[in-house]
Amino acid sequence: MQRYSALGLVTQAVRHNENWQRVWRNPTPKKHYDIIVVGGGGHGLATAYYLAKLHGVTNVAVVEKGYLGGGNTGRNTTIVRSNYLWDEAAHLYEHAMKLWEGLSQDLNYNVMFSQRGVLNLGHTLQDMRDIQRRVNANRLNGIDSEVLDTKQVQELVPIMDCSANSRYPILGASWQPRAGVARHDAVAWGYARAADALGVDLLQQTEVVDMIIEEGAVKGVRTERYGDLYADRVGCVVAGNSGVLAKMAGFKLPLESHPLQALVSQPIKPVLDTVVMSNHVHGYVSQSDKGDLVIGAGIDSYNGYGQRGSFPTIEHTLQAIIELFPIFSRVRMNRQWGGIVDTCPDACPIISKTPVRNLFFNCGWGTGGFKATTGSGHVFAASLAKGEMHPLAEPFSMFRFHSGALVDEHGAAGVAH
Ligand code: FAD
Ligand code: PYC
Repeated sequence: MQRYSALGLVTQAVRHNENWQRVWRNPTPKKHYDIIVVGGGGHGLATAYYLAKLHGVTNVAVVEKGYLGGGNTGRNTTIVRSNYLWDEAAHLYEHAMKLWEGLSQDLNYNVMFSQRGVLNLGHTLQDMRDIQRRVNANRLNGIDSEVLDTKQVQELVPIMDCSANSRYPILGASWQPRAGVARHDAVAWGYARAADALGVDLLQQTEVVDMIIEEGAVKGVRTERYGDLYADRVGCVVAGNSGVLAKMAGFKLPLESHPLQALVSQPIKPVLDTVVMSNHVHGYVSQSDKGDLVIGAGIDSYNGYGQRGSFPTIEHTLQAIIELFPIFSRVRMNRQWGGIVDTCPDACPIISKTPVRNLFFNCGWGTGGFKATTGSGHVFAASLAKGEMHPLAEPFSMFRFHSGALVDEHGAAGVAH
């Protein structure tokens, strides 16, 4: 497992701040871009970076209503894994994983990708059957994945209550050793800095309020800050706001927006050097390099746009985490927050053309899109540059909801829906 010194962390924080200042001032926008990317989260910034770097398309603007990385990218619990059940999803997430493995070098920016392994716990016989099936499918796809029994889980996480009489007995787990965590704001800033250096315009505090559409084709976007900005193609990567943008373009997406919450504790000495997830009891936990316990919940069951979430959900999660880790019962919470995730009926993303020509959408990542940031940006950039969907994106067309060819990943979503 990669570890960082205190001095290294301070140096990194100073560099982050310098880079933040550097990208903060908006450039003067051009009137016409080859491609406009709406949404300056990780996926939008990665898309812009790969457009410039791999496809030579530098006349690109990223239009962001708030600040870069201030949406779900800066609100997630940073778990990266690729152990999905179905081939379509497994190929996409493993593509992303391979890019993660070289990302710090590629961006020349330490995104603190730490492959400390992820456990998905099983608490019932059916959980264990599902785990066995998913691990077999992963291995057939060349993805590192193992089934562990209770004793092996206990060896990996000595502080967890793996006793037979615990409230949620642990029968075993799936284990992906190459999985892990990364520093989410560094991912946004790393991509932003690299895209900026290649000539991409990053326009912050610039909300898209309408689409400019003529004769069935998108011509640009309307913003409050800069008026109309024109482009040959527009890619929308706005996560929980995708339904709002689709409405501007005159169509509906099969998405629901839900709050998803997380919290961090006060920093404590190192006690947990892997990631533990339990879909069954609705909670997961890791420990950041700063020492905070990073804890997340299942989605709030109601729809909403409030970036905070409801108390019963987080209370339920903490009850479950404390049952699993009685040692955490005296640790104090430091901060709690929510993000707005856009969930599709099959718990898979939409990376797609739309009924409007030259308008593309990348959304529906729901509770699990941080891990996909690299791969999503990579395939979306190729699709926008060529005007044709990348082969890895094809199964995730929005038109699958007409054909019925869904890719159901509820079981591997890792977070309770
Ligand atoms: P965002 O980062 O949300 O970016 C979209 C951007 O679009 C925002 O910055 C927003 O301001 C902007 N925008 C919206 N409307 C407009 C407009 N009209 N004009 C201009 N800009 C606009 N995934 C994992 O893989 N692992 C995890 O551990 C994990 N944990 C999570 C925990 C929580 C609490 C949450 C909320 C999510 C978690 N996720 C996780 C999911 C993950 O965060 C998201 O799937 C991912 O970050 C989506 O990235 P994005 O770039 O598409 O969206
Ligand atoms: O998809 O692995 C995941 C995840 C973990 C926490 C939230 N999403």
